[in-house]
Formats: sequence, structure tokens, C-alpha cells
Amino acid sequence: MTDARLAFATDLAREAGLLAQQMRAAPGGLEIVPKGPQDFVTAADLAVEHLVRDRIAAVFPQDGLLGEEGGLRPAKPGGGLWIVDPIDGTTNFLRGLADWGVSIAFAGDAGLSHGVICLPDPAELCAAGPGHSTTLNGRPARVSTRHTPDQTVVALGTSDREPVADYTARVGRLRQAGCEYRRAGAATVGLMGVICGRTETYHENALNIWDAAAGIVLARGAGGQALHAGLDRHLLAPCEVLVWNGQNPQIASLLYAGPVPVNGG
Ligand code: LIP
Repeated sequence: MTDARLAFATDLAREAGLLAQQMRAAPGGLEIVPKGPQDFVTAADLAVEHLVRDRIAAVFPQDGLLGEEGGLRPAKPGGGLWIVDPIDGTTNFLRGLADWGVSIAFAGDAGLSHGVICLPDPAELCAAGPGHSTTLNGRPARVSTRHTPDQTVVALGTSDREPVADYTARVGRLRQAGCEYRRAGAATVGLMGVICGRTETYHENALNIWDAAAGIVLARGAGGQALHAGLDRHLLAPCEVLVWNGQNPQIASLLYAGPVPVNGG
């Protein structure tokens, strides 16, 4: 049986991605406002988050919403929380690069339960919810089974929220171990690689919850594992995130500062 929130979020992510593409393609280009070094918000970010907020308020008025651009609208009694990044990878998006996505997650009393990531330029959408394992464009998605360093590709993220030396040290440890690495500049893109079995691990220090929440649900629904500080703490501040196929704890330990369970997490 289709889960109402999952079907709703899937359609909403597609609509949001199309709106962003249409705004980017419109004559006259996009209004762009710097938020900080290498950090921007565009009129499309704001319009997409506005669309998502309106749609959710209309269909699930009791639910709250935490969005990257508009902050927190608290839930009413009995409601859950939607966690939304309207355009993840804004710097890529505004330059016309394909590595960007729409991330929509939902958390109820039992924690994170629904996740949808839409990557509009490659026309890929992953979705997962209660009783619904992760799908990619409607077909089952599974993490990879690769586990040796010489066959491991790790997707990395970083930002001004951590010292450059911490990032370059992780890169050095991966290369010395024989792993390869990639960096897309959008957490959703890095997470999607793990979810769909194209890479083995995604790691980022100090990642915001709206970048990570849907990917955590989707990775778990694809047979993977996710390590982070837990939703309550992650809602308050950026946290370290490791999403992986659960195969090789030694590789995960090259990246993640916290404990890495031997059985994957
Ligand atoms: C981005 C993330 C990326 C992170 C950047 C930024 P945004 O999201 O996807 O992984 O390293 O600092 O947070 O800001 O483009 O939505």
C-alpha cells in the first residue's frame, strides 16, 4: 500500500526540481545573493522552498518544517517535522552544473522515516518510507558490496565549517589506503552515489541536517548504514555524517571521528 507522505513527497520533489530548472533557464537569469564565501542563495532556492512550504501546509497542516532558507515552522500537537533543502548544491546549480538536488525528509515520533532526493538534471529520483525500501526512478536501489580499498570510491564533502587541514588529512588517509575519492559539492549527489551502489561511502564533517536527512533514510532503505549524532542533536547544529555500504569498518574509520560498529552501524 502506498504511504501517503511518501507519494506526496515524491511528487513534490519532482515539481520542485522542475521549478528550479525553469527558473534557471528563464531569460534574464537568476537573482543571486551571496551568503558567505562560496555560499549563495538564488531566487530559485527561495521560490522552491516557498512552494514546498505551501504544499506541505495545505496537505499536512499539523506538521512542522525546517528548511535551509526559511528556518523552522514548529509542528502543531500530533504533527511531525519535514526537513527540506530546496536546492542542495546551489553553487553548482547557479553555474549550470548538473550536481545539485532537492532533498525532502520527514521525521515522526520514531525519528527519520521518509526520504526523497531528486536530481533533476540527470532526471533521477530516490524515495523510501515505512514499508517501502529505496527505489531509484521506481526500481529497487541497493548499496554496493565492494569492500576492499582498491575497489572503494569514497564521496567527500567539506565546507568552511571545518579546517582545510582536516579535509586534506582525510584525503591523504584514503589515498594511502588505496581508496579513490570524489567530491561533487552537493551532499545529495554524494549520498545518491552510495544509495545507488555507484560509490561505497559518503562522508562530511559539519553537514547540516537538511543536506543529510533524506539521504540517511534512503541509504538505510537501500541496505546501507548511516552514522551521525542523532536527529535531536543534528537539528540543532551541523554534524559529522558517514553514510556507507557497511562493508569495511577499517575504511569507515579512516573518515569518521566517532565509533564505527564492526557490523556496519
Ligand atoms: C552544500 C552541501 C555540501 C556542503 C556545502 C553546502 P547547499 O549545500 O551540499 O555538501 O559541503 O557546504 O552546505 O548550501 O548548496 O544547499
